[in-house]
Amino acid sequence: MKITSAEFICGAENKKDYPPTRVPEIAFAGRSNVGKSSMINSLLGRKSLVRTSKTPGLTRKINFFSINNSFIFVDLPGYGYASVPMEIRRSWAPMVNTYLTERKELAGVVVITDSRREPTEQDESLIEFLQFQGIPFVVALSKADKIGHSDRAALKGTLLQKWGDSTPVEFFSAVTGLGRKELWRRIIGLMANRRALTDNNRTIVTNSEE
Ligand SMILES: Nc1nc2c(ncn2[C@@H]2O[C@H](COP(=O)(O)OP(=O)(O)OP(=O)(O)O)[C@@H](O)[C@H]2O)c(=O)[nH]1
Ligand SMILES: [Mg+2]
Repeated sequence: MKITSAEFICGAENKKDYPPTRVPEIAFAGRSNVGKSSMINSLLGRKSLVRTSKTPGLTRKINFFSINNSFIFVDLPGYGYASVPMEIRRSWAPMVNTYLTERKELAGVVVITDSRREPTEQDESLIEFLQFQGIPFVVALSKADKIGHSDRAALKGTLLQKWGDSTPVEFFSAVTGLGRKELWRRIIGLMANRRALTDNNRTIVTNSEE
């Protein structure tokens, strides 16, 4: 994918503040500090379009980025970080739930889990939620530069056993670029499916050809 432009559109907490765009969106979701923002920067070949941090839990809004003026990447706030104040943790679920269930432009979700660990309970419940809602997703295992080949193979085996063989799972490293091509292929697939669906169902209008 050749990136010709990548711009921050806005950050939103409520539905009324989502951008009025009609192009497909890919959302990035995962535990705080798992590497969501780094993954977006790496996919786009931009060093610091999205703010990354050693202090977890800093992304507290739903951040929209316009790519090539034809689709949008959405950086969702991270979940599950203990030191984030309780009122913010409480606001996470409704904020993200509303986005995932009500945003018509959502083409799919990249669920990011740490390749060095088994998925957490919250990772599991996010995946169950997406399966239940019928929202397409791909699992990206972040920070894969930190584990070796055999650990990767073992983890993938465990996850496919748990989630089913057809679950899309890709290893990714924002540091080495590992898995970038494969993840792009998945993302393009999610957007292509979405366009095919909207073409068949004319109740949703897209201007993705612009
Ligand atoms: N080794 C390694 N470190 C990474 C990778 N991706 C991210 N990191 C580091 O992990 C930390 C968190 O990365 P972020 O991209 O800010 O994580 P995030 O999920 O956006 O975090 P929140 O916005 O707080 O939810 C930073 O210190 C990054 O440098 C990776 O692929 N490999
Ligand atoms: Mg972030």
